[in-house]
Amino acid sequence: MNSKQLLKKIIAAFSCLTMMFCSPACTSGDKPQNDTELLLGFSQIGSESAWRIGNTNDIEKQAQNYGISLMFENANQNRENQIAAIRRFIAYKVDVIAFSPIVEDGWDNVLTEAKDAGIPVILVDRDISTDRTDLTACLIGADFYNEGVMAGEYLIRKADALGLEEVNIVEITGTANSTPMRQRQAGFADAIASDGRMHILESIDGDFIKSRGAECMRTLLEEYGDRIDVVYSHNDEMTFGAINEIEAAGLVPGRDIIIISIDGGQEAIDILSQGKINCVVECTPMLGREVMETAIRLKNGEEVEPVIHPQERIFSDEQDLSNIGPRGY
Ligand code: GZL
Repeated sequence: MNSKQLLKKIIAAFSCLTMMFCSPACTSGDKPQNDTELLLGFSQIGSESAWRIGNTNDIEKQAQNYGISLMFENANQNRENQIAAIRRFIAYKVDVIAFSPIVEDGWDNVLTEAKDAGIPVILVDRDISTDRTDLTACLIGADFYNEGVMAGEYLIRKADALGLEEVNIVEITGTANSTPMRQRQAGFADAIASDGRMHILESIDGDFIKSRGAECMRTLLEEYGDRIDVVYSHNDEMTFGAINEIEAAGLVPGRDIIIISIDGGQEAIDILSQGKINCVVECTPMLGREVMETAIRLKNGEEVEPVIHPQERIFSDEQDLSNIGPRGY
């Protein structure tokens, strides 16, 4: 056994031990059959939201489920930390790299290094912008543009139901230059473009973070006050921050101001049921099974789909909300 093989076995053994002692008992039930020994390097953006934490938990659970050794690194919202993590994965000679790029640009160099090392790369959740089509094997993540369209189409229905003749919207966006921010903004704008009642007063960057969402809402209320009819927020965390500011201003969220959010975690669904949010577009973080299945195919030299979108729904005050099961994030 050469040093490379020995190192991989040591890491694999450590990863398995870590997973065994640091994670809940092995998942019973639908344990998939996997005979492929695999070391997966995963670089996660951070822990900025319930969505992100749910995504991390699912990646770790499914790695254990599939018997895949996982080297997991949390970049704490920093692209340079992700680039450094990917370089460590290359040095350890992992079999497959997977990562969720915090923003779309700046990956060509490190992904070229992964390609030169013969390590396939899976994009999880978010995409990259590059002229190179050979740097990644596939993207597993939501259709963010469609999430924006679903949000816009809901607002048109809501305006019709309320008989609104003019709809003034403020938008609190996710992290600038990230795939979900770009595509949720585009999908929503395209969905309402032909409706003359709709006016976006301002879009402001909340970075997918609750405290920033609150700051954005405070600024928007100071600037536009009761002209605001709708808040379109790119994720639940920022929505929670915005709701606190709306209530502090003496307004009733969900009634005085229509609230549209994206992610669909448990807390957002609970607040939707209370009537303080009017619409939540689902963005599932449960991508772990597809990531593990795809990593195994890549390790075995099989073809994989270039894009895998999970099925996603919309939850709103148009529906009977009593039968929504536990969200798991
Ligand atoms: C969407 C994901 C976004 C979530 C946010 O797939 O990238 O990042 O909507 C998270 O909650 O911060």
